[in-house]
Amino acid sequence: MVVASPTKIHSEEVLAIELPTVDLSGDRSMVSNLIVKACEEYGFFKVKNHGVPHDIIAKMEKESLNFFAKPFDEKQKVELAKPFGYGCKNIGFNGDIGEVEYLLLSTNPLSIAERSKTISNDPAKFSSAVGAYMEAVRELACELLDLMAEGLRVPDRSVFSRLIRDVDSDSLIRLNHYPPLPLLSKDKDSSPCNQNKVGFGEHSDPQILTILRSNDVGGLQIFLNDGGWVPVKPDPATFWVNVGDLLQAMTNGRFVSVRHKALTNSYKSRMSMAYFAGPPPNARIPVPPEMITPTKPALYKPFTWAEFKKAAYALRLGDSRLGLFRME
Ligand code: GA4
Repeated sequence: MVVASPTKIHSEEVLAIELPTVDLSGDRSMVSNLIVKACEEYGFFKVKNHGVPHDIIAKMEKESLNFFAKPFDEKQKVELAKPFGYGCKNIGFNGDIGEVEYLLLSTNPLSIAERSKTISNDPAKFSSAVGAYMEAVRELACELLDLMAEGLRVPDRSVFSRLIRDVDSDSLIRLNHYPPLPLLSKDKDSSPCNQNKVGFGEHSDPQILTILRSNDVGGLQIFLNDGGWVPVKPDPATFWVNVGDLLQAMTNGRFVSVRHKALTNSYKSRMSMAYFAGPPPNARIPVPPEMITPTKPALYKPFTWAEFKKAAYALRLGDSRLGLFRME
């Protein structure tokens, strides 16, 4: 496995940084230590040799592309995202807008089967592709969470993964399509950095962990405290992993939930598939005792996922949610 040291490469307008890559086929204890380091420094890393079969990814990608290729009025036959369903430009319920269309699906098999009827002309094929993808990425998420517990020296190795293995786990799949946005003549005069429109605005993910995969079109950027916005080079053979707000809370602030955004491309269409690993609504968010020490007292008040989610949906996309739960 490799965790590249951050090398800053100055190009004309943007700063590129080599982000950590973890090879899951490596030595387990080294892998777990590297994952912890990446989560502490970046809240973000790339996983290769992840074990998710290629055909499962390919089928999911094909079903997503088939859906987004449909005429707009066909896509609108899918119930509008509230939060599950089809959405175009509107994100959440508080006026956030982006140059994106998406499908937001609960990972509950019955809900997928029901919604597939309006999403696909072959609903059984669509639900089976989503079901297989969801199970495979959930396994990957659980494996990563167990490795994190090991690297953090938390004796209860499944303290994090147990939450998403639970039958009532509130996990989601989001399929995002960013259509190409050709430059207008007025944009051509501006600097190259200003030519891309915001597809999905700056935010952190509220859940535990996000497993993200995109096609070979760039657009994702992450925010590093000492490096500003950093573009993430697309790599369809790997998955990107984002630390979410809950994992920041469960590690008492040791891991950072990474702020990220997606920009559109002026000539290519970008498609990303994200799995958000969330706990059951009534689960109290556990902070393992090893995370709290006399020098690192508890940072957050106790809360359930339902309470946190309610707060998240009451705020704007870019707002800080964890701030509401900090100890006085
Ligand atoms: C960000 C991560 C996931 O895409 C998401 C988003 C959700 C939505 O699009 O409905 C939210 C956003 C996300 C965080 C704050 C709230 C809720 C939009 C929004 C303004 C599905 C999620 O769980 O939280």
